[in-house]
Amino acid sequence: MGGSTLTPGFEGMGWPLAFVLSWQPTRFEAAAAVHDLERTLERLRALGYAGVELAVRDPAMVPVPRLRSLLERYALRIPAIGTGQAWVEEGLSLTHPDAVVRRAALARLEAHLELAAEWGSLVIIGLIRGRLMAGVDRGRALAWLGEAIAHLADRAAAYPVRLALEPLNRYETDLLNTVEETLALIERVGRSHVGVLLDTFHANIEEASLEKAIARAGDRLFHVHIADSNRWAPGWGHLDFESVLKALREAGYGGWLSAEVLPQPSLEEAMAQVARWARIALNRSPV
Ligand code: LER
Ligand code: MN
Repeated sequence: MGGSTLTPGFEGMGWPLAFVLSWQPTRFEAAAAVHDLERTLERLRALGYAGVELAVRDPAMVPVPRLRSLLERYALRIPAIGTGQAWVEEGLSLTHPDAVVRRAALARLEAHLELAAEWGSLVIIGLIRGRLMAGVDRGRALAWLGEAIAHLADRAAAYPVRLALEPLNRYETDLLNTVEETLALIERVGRSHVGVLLDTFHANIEEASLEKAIARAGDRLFHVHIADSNRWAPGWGHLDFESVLKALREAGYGGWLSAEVLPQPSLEEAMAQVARWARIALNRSPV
């Protein structure tokens, strides 16, 4: 692992590192909106990042040619595209009781797939699954979710693009909080290019053991969001990342570490801290 696009500081040290940014202003606090995209990408590159993960509410808002040329200029990749903004900002959900809303969520995700195909990114199904709403029982909601994911997976296979379903903590949704629940749905969907995204912030709240959750996900673990216990950059909370990285190595994880952290005390300092942490942690725990 490591990848030729990494600057010398990260070469051969571990998983490629990305930082999550939001394409548009958002109420979701852990994805800072980019004000000056070029400056931010330049900074990420200088800090040794290999990629930028984009949280995109509506792909129609993304000027692909400009983004493509900036990514080429700064030799950055897009490992994943987040989709939860469509729920946070517009209420689109795959489990909404209103079929019109469910269809709109599905159509939006089809657009995300098309955008992801540009860069071979994976598409995240996180907050856009919604939460249990009045009049919908859990079985019904999970059936809708499974059908939607199967439909998207069949579309995605043609590009090809992979999908990653993210367990989220109970304060953000009541549908799929743990890796175990998420794997059960993935199993039902039965498509090999649908896997798990493990976010250390959520897993720290919901899993009995982060290490066991990683081992359980095994080769279905497609993507990892890193954030400390308080959603600040790693090292600024109390998660045992040494143990998490060891578990990832033992699971044979071959994807990215994508920092989805609060832009605290500032975006600049958070980006620098993630890079500083990675330099030390990945050095100590080479892949
Ligand atoms: C939300 O808390 C989160 O972790 C995002 O990645 C979900 O889309
Ligand atoms: Mn996440």
